[in-house]
Amino acid sequence: MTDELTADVKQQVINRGAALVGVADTARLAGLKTIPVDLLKPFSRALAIAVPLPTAVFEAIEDRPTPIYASIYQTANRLLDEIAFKTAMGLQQAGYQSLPVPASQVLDRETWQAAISHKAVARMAGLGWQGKNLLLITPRYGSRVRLVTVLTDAPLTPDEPLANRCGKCTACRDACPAGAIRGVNTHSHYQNRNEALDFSRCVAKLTEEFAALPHIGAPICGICIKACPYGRKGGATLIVA
Ligand code: B12
Ligand code: SF4
Ligand code: SF4
Repeated sequence: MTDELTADVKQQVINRGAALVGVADTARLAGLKTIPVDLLKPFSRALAIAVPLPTAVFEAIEDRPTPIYASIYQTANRLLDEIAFKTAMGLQQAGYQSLPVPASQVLDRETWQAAISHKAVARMAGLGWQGKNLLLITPRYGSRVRLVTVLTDAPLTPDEPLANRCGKCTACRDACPAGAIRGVNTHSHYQNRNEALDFSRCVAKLTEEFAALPHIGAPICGICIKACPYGRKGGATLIVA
């Protein structure tokens, strides 16, 4: 019954336009900072949902975000918010409490924190690992994905986290225009952002420089995403006749 429900919910998420979906047991998220602090209390499961972005968008990025990336970023956020909304409503109609967490809403601009970290949820739901650039890296699409979360009390079968596959690679560190990535690996997740990044350098680059560029208007970058070898082929599977 639980496995059947899980397969059914996952298929609906894919039908709505997502490429990846996994389930995290919220017990694995103990200690994660949320706003409010008791956000997870009513929910035993968290659905992690990912939408990939066109790889050509990143190929066009050299040393700054492009206007097309700025637009695609908004499109992906809208799609994710819609998928999360419909998924939560579907679960609610089936009798389960469910809460869609916005794809890209910052609640505290001092600490740069949202209601919950989608990366932490996705990592515990088996979608990927936390790479040296602090992003969620998926085996198929790398970090060329955007994420959203649906919290629920539906008895879904949880997935298992994936092991880190960064190895000795330093491509993101070498590419970062702010010199922000330290190049330190982690087995599970970093204890704080500064362990992986010189966080203030990244924030300054994005908020003071890139967001002020013409037709950008948001704190985006894309350079450490482009640099990652995972997902460079956009998840394509070669068909050999
Ligand atoms: C605020 C914000 C920013 C801020 C601050 C960035 C930051 N690193 O926190 C700024 C504007 C600088 C920014 C920049 C970027 N962002 Co941003 N950002 C967010 C946002 C809205 C909130 C992040 C947040 O609350 N962070 C709080 C900290 C504490 O959480 P965290 O860094 O995610 O993880 C920490 C802990 O959670 C812990 N952790 C991880 N797993 C676990 C598990 C457990 C059990 C525990 C206890 C802890 C733990 O490890 C980390 C270190 O403390 C999220 C959306 C969301 N709701 O998640 C997008 C998000 C993280 N951003 C995203 C992206 C892509 C970017 C950029 C590449 C910009 C761009 N779009 O081109 C850069 C990347 C910078 C970088 N290398 O990290 C994507 C990441 C997708 C992915 N594949 O990973 C997200 C998820 C948006 C989305 N909907 O997809 N971002
Ligand atoms: S988002 Fe840009 S500035 Fe921040 S770590 Fe990645 S490459 Fe560096
Ligand atoms: S570029 Fe290399 S080190 Fe950076 S996240 Fe990707 S695999 Fe990991």
